[in-house]
Amino acid sequence: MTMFEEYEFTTLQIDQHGALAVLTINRQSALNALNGETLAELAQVTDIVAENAEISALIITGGGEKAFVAGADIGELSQLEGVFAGREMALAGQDVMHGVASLPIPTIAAVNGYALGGGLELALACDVRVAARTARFGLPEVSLGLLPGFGGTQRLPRLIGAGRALDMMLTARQVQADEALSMGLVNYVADNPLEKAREVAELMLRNAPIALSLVKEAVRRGLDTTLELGLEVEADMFGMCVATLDFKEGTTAFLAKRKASFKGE
Ligand code: CO8
Repeated sequence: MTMFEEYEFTTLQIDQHGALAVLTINRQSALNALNGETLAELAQVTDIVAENAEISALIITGGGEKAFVAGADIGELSQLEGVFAGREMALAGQDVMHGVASLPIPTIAAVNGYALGGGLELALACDVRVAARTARFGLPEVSLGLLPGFGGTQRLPRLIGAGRALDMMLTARQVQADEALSMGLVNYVADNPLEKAREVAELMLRNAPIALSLVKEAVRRGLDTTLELGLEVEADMFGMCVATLDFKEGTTAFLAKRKASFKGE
């Protein structure tokens, strides 16, 4: 069964018996640039995904062949005036990215073309990135007199290290898919990134849902704290997994040499 919801600048397709959702940013006339309306829709659709207990993994991609998302809308940015307005807009965009990053299900960016500025920041809010061979990545904000304001200065160095992140942010250069792969910015490069993202999602969906969400939480919380406190978080999450029915099912199935059937309980 496939469900398809079409909004003005986004679409949400749900298949795999309701388990896998594909969110497409669709504002192709501006290379899917995130204007205020598109950002608001992205936030709403993220909420829909968060509230639908059936959806167990999310892929985010861009409509058309040229762009994933070519950044925040530069026309709208150009209207900003003053410290307060700039700060408010950055906080609003960060909120939307945080909504994606804090989803309790695995998320994959299928980067089908340009992922620049806010577009790369959206991809960075996902857990895993799959790039088309033609994809291009960059944080060109300094070329506009700005800095990455939707989480890029924080998430990129956490992912690829400060040196590589600073190189990208200070030069504003575009990175091609093979270089992105070698620096760990993307996990996979594929001819068809959406198809590859579906394959990766299917692998994820074979696993215990509560364990998946706790892995995400342990990694996220661990990155924001010391190793010592992070290890405590890990032990807490491990305890929570052991208390699930899925843990009993996973270990019983292994010992009985059969496939586990997880219920997310
Ligand atoms: N915003 C608005 N419109 C855009 C954007 C954008 N980011 N990117 C492309 N477009 C539009 C173009 O204006 C053009 O419109 P039109 O046909 O009406 O002239 C259409 O999309 C097609 O684009 P091009 O003709 O430029 O296509 P090319 O193939 O020649 O070039 C590029 C493709 C290289 C992707 C080029 O379009 C480009 O450089 N785009 C801008 C990329 C960029 O700088 N992105 C970063 C924006 S800044 C940002 O994201 C900040 C995020 C944090 C904000 C914090 C809040 C304060």
